Amino acid sequence: MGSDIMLESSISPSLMCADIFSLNEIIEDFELNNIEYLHIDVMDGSFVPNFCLGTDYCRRLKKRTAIPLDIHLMVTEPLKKLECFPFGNGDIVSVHHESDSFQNTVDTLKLIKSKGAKPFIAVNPDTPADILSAYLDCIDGVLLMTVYPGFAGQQMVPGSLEKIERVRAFLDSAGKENISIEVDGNVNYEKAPLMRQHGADIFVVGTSSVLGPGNTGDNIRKMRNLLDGAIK
Ligand code: S6P
Ligand code: MG
Repeated sequence: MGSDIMLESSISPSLMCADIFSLNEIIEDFELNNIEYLHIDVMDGSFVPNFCLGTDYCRRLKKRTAIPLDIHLMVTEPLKKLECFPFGNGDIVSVHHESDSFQNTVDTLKLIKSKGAKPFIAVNPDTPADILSAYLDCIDGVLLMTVYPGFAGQQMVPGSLEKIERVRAFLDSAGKENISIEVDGNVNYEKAPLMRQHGADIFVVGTSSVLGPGNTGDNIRKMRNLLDGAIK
């Protein structure tokens, strides 16, 4: 399963799942445990039926920690809104294939790249993987939604593991072994190693695992060990 050349695995906790009253301590736990990214779900109540996190939240986080941001834009017409967000070298910014015209989405990805960040194309569970071929030259990663976007605490959509594997095989066959696959939704302790084996390398973790019950530091170490063990 998966590719012969595997990208290192990274963990990106979803901050919409973090208790705002404990945020400072949670970020300390992330720093102590070398968390790679902070996943920020931005929802505008239009592209998805929910509102969540925004520009000031990103700005405050950037002042508080050096951990790169992983901004997941679930908004309509992201090209018009991109300049409101603080991002730069090392950050990930994902825009949805479903959120604008193809040309505007390409322009958005190029603009993200021009600011030194990593452009990712996000795809909903029902969007076929073959749309990716049109984006290969302007992305550093694919954000594969393994739940329908909008809410935390959902169950993984059936067929997601097979889709991860298909996308990894497609990227590799196109000579794009360095394009990441990020998975978002119901990444629990049982599914994360399977997602890893099928070719995912960035794991958005929320209520299902790291930001669920238990001590955050212990949860991170448990997830890290499971991901490391998955490909040995
Ligand atoms: C959902 C959003 C996600 C969630 C994450 C929650 O629209 O994009 O990033 O925050 O999936 O994790 P969990 O473990 O509750 O599914
Ligand atoms: Mg997300």
